[in-house]
Amino acid sequence: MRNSWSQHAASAAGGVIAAGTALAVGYLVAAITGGPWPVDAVGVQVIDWAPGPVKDFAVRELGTADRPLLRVGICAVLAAAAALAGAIGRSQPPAAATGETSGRRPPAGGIGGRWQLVAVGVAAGLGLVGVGFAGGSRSAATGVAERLLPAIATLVVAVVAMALVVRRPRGRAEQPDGFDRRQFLLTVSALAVVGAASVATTRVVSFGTGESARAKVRIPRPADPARALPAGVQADVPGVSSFVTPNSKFYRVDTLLQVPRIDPDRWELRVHGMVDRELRLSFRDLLDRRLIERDVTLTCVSNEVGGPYVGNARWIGVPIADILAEAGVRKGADAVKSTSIDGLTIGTPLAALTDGRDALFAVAMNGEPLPFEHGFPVRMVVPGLYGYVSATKWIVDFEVTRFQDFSAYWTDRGWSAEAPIKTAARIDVPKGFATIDAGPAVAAGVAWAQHRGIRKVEVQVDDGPWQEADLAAEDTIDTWRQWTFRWTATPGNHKLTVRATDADGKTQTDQRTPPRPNGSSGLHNTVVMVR
Ligand SMILES: Nc1nc2c(c(=O)[nH]1)N[C@H]1C(S)=C(S)[C@@H](COP(=O)(O)O)O[C@H]1N2
Ligand SMILES: [Mo]
Repeated sequence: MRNSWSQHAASAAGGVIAAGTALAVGYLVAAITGGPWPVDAVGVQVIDWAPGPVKDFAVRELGTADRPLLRVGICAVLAAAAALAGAIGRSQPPAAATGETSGRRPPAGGIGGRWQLVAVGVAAGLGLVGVGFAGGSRSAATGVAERLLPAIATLVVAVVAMALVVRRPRGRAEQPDGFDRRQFLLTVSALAVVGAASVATTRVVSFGTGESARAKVRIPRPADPARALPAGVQADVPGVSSFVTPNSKFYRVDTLLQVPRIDPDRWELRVHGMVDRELRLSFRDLLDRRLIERDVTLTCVSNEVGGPYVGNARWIGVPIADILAEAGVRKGADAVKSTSIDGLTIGTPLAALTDGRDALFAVAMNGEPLPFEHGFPVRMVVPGLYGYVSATKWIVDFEVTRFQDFSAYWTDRGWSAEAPIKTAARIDVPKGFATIDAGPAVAAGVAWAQHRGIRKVEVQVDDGPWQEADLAAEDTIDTWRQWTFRWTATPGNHKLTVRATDADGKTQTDQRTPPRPNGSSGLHNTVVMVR
């Protein structure tokens, strides 16, 4: 008797549940070991392999939402394969037409049939792919065991679960189609329970390990605190960016699916390369050094004109120059190659770390230890350079070297090796296509030219003359600066355009360029409807 469509559907669902259980158990083992979940191991490879334009699109259109989507996409592919495997594994050709030669008919309770073996083989094959990617891709796990365990657990459970789903029934309960509905339902329910329990346990586990280690950290008072924010850094206009970006709203750019949760007691920074003395610094060593506190505005090179990838925070950290002085930089070095725990590399000009600006190994952000997403326990912060050439999160290795001797992660992907932040201005209010009333109106926003400072912001209404906006107070030349522009709105549609001039007297160019290879340029404008 042939399987009916509903039986095929049930079999397919069984395959999906087997795969889901395997991934759930793998997820739990990943949480316990700190190793990569196989889906994420594949995902990180996809990110590394993605051609530049695809990546640019993902950053531009999806932001950090690209990561959940990537996971969903990979899981969807796996689910499709597992559904097919389940349906094949439980398909039962009519006895007479069976492809299985008589005598090779699977034993009761067994899985010896050809299609059953195919199904289990598919599960094993996909599991092995996961193991391969987990072994090869970037991950926060350093030990071979912790790196591979989640994928191995997934593989084992996948094989066992798929075998259980497609196995022949024991004893007399066999139905004409060769299967036992009761046994099947019991099997898939049991698997579903195991999967759900694993996911539920993961929440407890990952909360227990990561959060408590971070919660125990006490950042000492900095020897050299930042001065209080000057009055008037915040433009008094509703809707303008908050001068200090709260950690929860701070933009985030990285290439990982699982945020590393590093135990600060086991963390170590290795300082080596073209130095007189190699250093190994523990988290405690850093906290015991001279700490300084500074306001620095970070910007991502991927930020489009008018885009959101810019944020300002108050950081506490050890001056990188102090560490370099202690290690003793050898002649000929012109760069530092820093590496994060997942193996991602960033190249920074040595000059930017030693020319007197406040480049930091930062340990705190806006009054708390770094959030996990922003590099806990230690990251770099360098005023004036885009994040991809300076702001290494989860840093573990710091090598003094020469640009000609290495190429960093993004340099390999078509971005410039060196990239100072370009002067830029953004209109926060009014929002694009807002409707406002005729009469006195106000526009406001932010402008930045880190480590040079903003001297002037101008606004143009339609094709009129450039008019100077009011600048809010300056905090430091390393932070953004807010501006306000008052004008008289007349009915109709109007275009507002903004441009900034840095403290060197250079006005930003109106030439539009895309972010690649070294940051977008061009002027932000917005259209308002005046009634
Ligand atoms: N380890 C690691 N550090 C990283 C990145 C990354 O992908 N991995 N991205 C860099 C980029 S491109 C930017 S713009 C900043 C962003 O820092 P944030 O996520 O804290 O805002 O971190 C930088 N440091
Ligand atoms: Mo970036």
